[in-house]
Amino acid sequence: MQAIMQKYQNKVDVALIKYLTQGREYPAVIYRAMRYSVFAGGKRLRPILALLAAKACGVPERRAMPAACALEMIHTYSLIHDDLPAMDDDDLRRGKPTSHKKFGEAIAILAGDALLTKAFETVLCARVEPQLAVEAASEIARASGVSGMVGGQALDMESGGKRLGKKELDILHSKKTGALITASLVSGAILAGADTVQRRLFRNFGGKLGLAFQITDDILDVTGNEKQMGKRLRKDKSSGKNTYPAIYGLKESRKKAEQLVVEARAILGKIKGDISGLEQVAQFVLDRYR
Ligand code: GRG
Repeated sequence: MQAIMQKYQNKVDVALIKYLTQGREYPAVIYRAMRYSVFAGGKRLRPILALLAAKACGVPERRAMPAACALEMIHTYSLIHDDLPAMDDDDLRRGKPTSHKKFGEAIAILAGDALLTKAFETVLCARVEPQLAVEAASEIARASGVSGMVGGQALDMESGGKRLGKKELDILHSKKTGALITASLVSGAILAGADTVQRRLFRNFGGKLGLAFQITDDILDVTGNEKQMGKRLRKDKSSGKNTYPAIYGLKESRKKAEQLVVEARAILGKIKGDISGLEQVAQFVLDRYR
């Protein structure tokens, strides 16, 4: 799995550097800040899912590259903003000082904004049928905006210190984390020309995988290693966050993640095409240590 991830990470990084470099960069600091966070060492999970979805649809993975890169830009913007003093106030991300620690708050906010808008420029300028580019962009917009990630983040902030029920916890995380993971698969499939049935299968698979990913993230906040994770851990409990271990306990959380991956794989089995890479990613989500 390590080797497969590395291969895809390299492909994605080559494309990202092209999208995020311009001949005459003015003012240079904003370009530097955008690249600083994007190339700080993320796993590239969302782009890899987009590329593997295209592969499962039987087209060359590179067709999904504009969506893949857009998703990493949006994910990175969300991390930059999440780390700001007004949100989680973190000083370490992906093993490096956070954007606002390095560039100051104003530039960090602007770098996030610039990545978000660059993401849509990237998808909408994809060299595919214009209708597909528009559909992929709409999918990504819904997942990152108020009905997805931003809405989930607002719910998370609002519910800090209160105990959520199990159903509410799933809703929060389906929005905050699951929506973008689902959009990675669906937008990759859209650019690959997937029909409605295939898109629905990727959506259902992504919903399960996204929740499983968040559960392992919450578990790693308790059991993980700060150096490997590249961020400060064990903050969830002290900040009164609604996490899976807080509500289910560690053992039940692990069981829930495993069950979700079993269900995700069952959905994957219905997709006609090369799903081997996606199966491995599903296993990685359970086994990861970072
Ligand atoms: C600020 C609009 C806005 C949203 C913030 C995504 C998010 C919402 C906050 C980041 C903090 C967090 C714990 C989010 C849950 C999603 C998650 C597990 C992010 C980390 O994703 P990885 O592990 O990170 O894929 P890398 O660095 O590998 O890309």
